[in-house]
Amino acid sequence: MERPLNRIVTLDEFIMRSQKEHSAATGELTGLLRDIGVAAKIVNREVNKAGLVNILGVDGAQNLSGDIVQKLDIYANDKLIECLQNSGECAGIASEEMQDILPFKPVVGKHPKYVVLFDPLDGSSNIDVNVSVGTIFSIFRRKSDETGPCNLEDFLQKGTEQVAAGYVLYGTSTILVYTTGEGVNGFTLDPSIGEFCLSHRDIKIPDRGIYYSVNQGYYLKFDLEMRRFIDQCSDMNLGLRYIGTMVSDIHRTLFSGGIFLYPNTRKYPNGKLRLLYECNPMSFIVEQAGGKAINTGLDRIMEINPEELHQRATIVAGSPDMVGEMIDFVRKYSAVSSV
Ligand code: P6P
Repeated sequence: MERPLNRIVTLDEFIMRSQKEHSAATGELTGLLRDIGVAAKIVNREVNKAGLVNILGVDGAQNLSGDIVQKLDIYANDKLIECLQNSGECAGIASEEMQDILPFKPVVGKHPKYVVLFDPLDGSSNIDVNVSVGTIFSIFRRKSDETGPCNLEDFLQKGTEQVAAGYVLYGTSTILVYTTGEGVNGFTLDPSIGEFCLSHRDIKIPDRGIYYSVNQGYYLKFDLEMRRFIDQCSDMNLGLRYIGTMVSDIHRTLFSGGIFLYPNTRKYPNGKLRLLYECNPMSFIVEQAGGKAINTGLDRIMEINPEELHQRATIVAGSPDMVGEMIDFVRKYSAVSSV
């Protein structure tokens, strides 16, 4: 019998069906993705009532990005750890909120193959002004022996080695977007049934868009060729849209087209955003949707060899035609200015 087109497909069902299409799949990755879905629902519940239960309020500490840690950051971090520990499918995690990796205690009968990196609450400075925030995750197959604890090498892998990546955007609605390397799909949370339901199948980024997304406030601190490229965006009558939460800015770029940039500045000479749990997973998503993701040195983000857990990167990501034009512009400008 033909399946009705408007039938609800939950995240769990979609993941299980995807697993069945791969004979080699053993269900561990399926379990991992479902654990992340559960954590996202729990975090969503708290994000949506943050202003009501006084979970706001600065915890005082600073995280590794120098952001003042909000209690919701810690809450999201702890919930992700709790959910990922339960199933025994994850050997350990790395988080923006934690200096070092956290190897998990073994679960009887389990030999976990995967490690997960995440930014538990990206854009947390926007929480108490009710602007959208997100969770970003990146999954690698570990390189160390599955019978022992995971180690740092399991996490310091190029973006091209990612097994899966995704994000949750806690916005006007809550959407989970992920890829396992075979396209990008989006699932919107239906609070009435507490399920993420397939809402955006096989997402493709438009070849170009009408927006560019950069913190214009740093314009004078960007390198000259970056400033000239931003001038060109303005000359082309592109609109400027910048939310200040990477997940939100990339999500809009994915759906509407456009180009997102976080170049190097004096304050962040290597860029502000973190390679392993911000740039790599978001680049995997953008590329799988047909876009491009490079750094301001024009290197493909996912080809960068990481040297440390919290290393930063510059990033230019978005519609393929627009990133291509930026590459041509920088090459031409650098050639001229090097004469
Ligand atoms: P700026 C949020 O703090 C974040 O890590 C990303 O989500 C966002 O893209 C960026 O920093 C915003 O940084 O310097 O423009 O405020």
